[in-house]
Amino acid sequence: MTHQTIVVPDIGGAEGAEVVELLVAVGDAIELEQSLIVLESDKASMEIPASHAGVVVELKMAVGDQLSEGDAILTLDTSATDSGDVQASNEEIASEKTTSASTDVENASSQRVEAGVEESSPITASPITAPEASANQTVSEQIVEVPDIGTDGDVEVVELCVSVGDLIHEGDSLVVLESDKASMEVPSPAAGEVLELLIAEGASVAQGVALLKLSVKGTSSPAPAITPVANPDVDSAGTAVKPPLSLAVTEPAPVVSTSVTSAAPTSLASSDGSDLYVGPAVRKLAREFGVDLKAVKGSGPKGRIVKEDLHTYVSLRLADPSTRAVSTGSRIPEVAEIDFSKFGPVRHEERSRIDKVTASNMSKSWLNVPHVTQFDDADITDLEAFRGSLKAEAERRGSKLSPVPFIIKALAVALNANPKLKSSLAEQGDVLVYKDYCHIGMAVDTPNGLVVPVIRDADKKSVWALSDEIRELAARAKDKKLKPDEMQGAVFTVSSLGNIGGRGFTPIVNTPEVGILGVSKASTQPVWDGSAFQPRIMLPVSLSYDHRVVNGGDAGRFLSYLVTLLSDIRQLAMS
Ligand code: CAO
Repeated sequence: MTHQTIVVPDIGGAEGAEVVELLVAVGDAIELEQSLIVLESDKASMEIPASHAGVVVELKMAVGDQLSEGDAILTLDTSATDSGDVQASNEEIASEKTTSASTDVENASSQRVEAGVEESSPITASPITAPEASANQTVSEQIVEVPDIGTDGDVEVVELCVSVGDLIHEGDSLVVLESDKASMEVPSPAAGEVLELLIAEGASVAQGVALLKLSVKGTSSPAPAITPVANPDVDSAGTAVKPPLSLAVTEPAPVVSTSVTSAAPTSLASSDGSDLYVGPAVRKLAREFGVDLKAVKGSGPKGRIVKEDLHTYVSLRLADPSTRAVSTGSRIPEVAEIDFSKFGPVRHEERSRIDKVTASNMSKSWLNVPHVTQFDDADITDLEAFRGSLKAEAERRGSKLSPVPFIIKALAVALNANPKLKSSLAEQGDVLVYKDYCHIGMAVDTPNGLVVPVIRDADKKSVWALSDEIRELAARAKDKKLKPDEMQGAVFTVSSLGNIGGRGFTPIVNTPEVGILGVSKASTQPVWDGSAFQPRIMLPVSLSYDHRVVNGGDAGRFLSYLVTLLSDIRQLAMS
């Protein structure tokens, strides 16, 4: 068994960087260059890659520990792995690394390039002073460009971290770029306000492409305030220094010694404008899962979102039946069931089939149809007087006239005059189906639940005929004698609660219809006639409609016309 202790590599001189995340556990078989831990200094977070492949036999630190270069991270059993070639080449590099520290760094850099891993070059965004900015201005405009990203090819803009108008600090992430090997957060070279975004998500960009325009305040000479911090690989003493910002290398750079890795610089764990505290590897994973990180609760130090948080979040979402349709965006949380017997005696009763079907239809309509409801009152004083005058005639006919057949007659006329109110959507909403018939559904309250028989060709029937049909359909509905085809084909529904009571309500559209009229209880109200209050019988009506089809103007015209017809039933004779 060969044990190898992995220690903290040169992390740019940072002392006491905190372990904020463990990415492996005892027993894990890890690959060469797999990220082991995330360290965070006051300036950057860094994922430390494995210098060897092997099996983790012991962790030598814990989350929260403060580590510096040379501190032990973990012990690996490397005997079971077959990474000799890679190790040999690393050891070769290490043996070449005996001359000077600056040579080490040069070797490390060249090895990264040879290994096809993107160079951990500094990626401080490059600002260009706009030509119009004068050296004495206290506010200047800067174009921030894609910096040197260590690759010649284009990379994709996978995330815009700021919006126009955002006030940002120096170092805040502006965009996330992603190549096939790495993701990179480009931090702002200066504090200021985002004036204009010059690229969009999904764009392919290369070094020098303009990302955004920034307004930078408080400098009499713009350049010094926003010139990128110099980011040499070595300082004047020849020691490797940490880049001022970072490259989120998902495939870490190869090691340069058997015991000391060259820390692959990672992106700053930065705020993205919504106080997210999350490293680039987790961001990338979240993008792959399609998870909005704002919904994930971080369990790491200072609320950092770690990989486990993402896994937990995804597992919970998958296990939750109400949220399975994540990709469709229809995330309707379920109402939790409660054991009411905790509070007192209860009894359970199976709901009728009609009740269950109605519940399902109502939910579908409520969730799919953007509802709007408009209210009005019809002055039915004259209608009621007329209806009263027909009482004897009704008795003679063996009938009984309620306001409902008048309402349905007026409704049929108003619908024919406003055909959109009796249309339906088709072909995913791209087409409107106009109907040249006028079958009206009528909600009937029965002991078994709500049913909606349909009065066919209501526009062609007299008030007497409508009255008889309403009474006959309502009676058969209550006796469960309606046939299925008698409850189909309506273009519009009326729901009259006038015999029950209420001042108004918002009925739910009976899809695929696009409108429904609610009728409430008529009552005598004082109505101002211009010189005095007059007692008038006012009928409250409410029109709910599918706002995808019917706009306020359509609905207003329709309802006004209906109210006019009911207020002056002589007009019914003219239509
Ligand atoms: N204002 C005041 N009184 C009204 C009225 C109104 N808008 N509408 C009806 N009335 C009166 C009638 O005139 C009748 O009184 P009289 O006997 O003194 O004349 C009384 O109410 C009873 O009428 P009715 O119920 O016999 O007949 P109707 O024509 O008014 O209604 C029907 C028929 C089928 C619509 C009704 O029985 C019914 O089931 N309504 C409930 C519909 C419903 O549940 N809608 C809710 C759906 S959403 O949950």
